[in-house]
Amino acid sequence: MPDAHEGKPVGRAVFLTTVAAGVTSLLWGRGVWSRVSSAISPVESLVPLVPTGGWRIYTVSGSMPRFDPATWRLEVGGAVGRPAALDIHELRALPRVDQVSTFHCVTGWTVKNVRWGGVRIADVLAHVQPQPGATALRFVSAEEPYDDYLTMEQAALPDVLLAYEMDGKPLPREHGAPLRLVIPDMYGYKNVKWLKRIEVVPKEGTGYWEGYGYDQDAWVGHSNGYGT
Ligand SMILES: Nc1nc2c(c(=O)[nH]1)N[C@H]1C(S)=C(S)[C@@H](COP(=O)(O)O)O[C@H]1N2
Ligand SMILES: [Mo]
Repeated sequence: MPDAHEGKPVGRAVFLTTVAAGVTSLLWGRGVWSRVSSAISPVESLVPLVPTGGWRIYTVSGSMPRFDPATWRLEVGGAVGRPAALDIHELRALPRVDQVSTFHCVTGWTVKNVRWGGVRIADVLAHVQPQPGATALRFVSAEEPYDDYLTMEQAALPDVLLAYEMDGKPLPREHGAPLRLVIPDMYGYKNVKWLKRIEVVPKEGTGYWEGYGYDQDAWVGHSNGYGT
């Protein structure tokens, strides 16, 4: 847990109360919007004083995985001929892509012109021999139980990448270090942070926020939510 509240028993107590309230209202909430906003708001309350450049930092567990370059691996498995585990150096040795794109959260906030650096999913999958007939990918976060899915076609869109850099610097911890999924044509909830595993699967399952009623296909402007 970062910054302002660290070492302050009062702040910690307030946070826990807020989480308890959020979790309780998950049960009361009538619509998906009230459930989602009450689940997210405790996280926003964690980072009130940090300048975020328009970002809001989200977690579903209230804690952020810590990146250790010595032990971190991106596991790639599931319906593949040859599972792999890439360390950060192997990942960075893959062909690098750079792009500038706009990031939209389904709750309505947007960050324009984010500069991402990373690798294409296809270049990672080339290592593992996906079985023919597997139609989707599951992206698993080290922040349990967060995950989400893309179809193979969606994952192959030209502006989809696995990002290890943001705005010219290594991806910061709060944004998912060392690796996050970036799919600018879909809302933020598809952009899984703290990525630790990619599974090739026969078909899409239910991702974390889809379990609370959000659309499987999170196209910006063409799926449920408040964003534009
Ligand atoms: N592991 C994990 N990834 C996540 C989330 C999360 O809570 N946990 N929130 C998602 C949502 S809803 C959004 S809008 C973006 C927010 O990205 P940021 O925290 O870098 O601002 O992360 C997405 N990826
Ligand atoms: Mo979001």
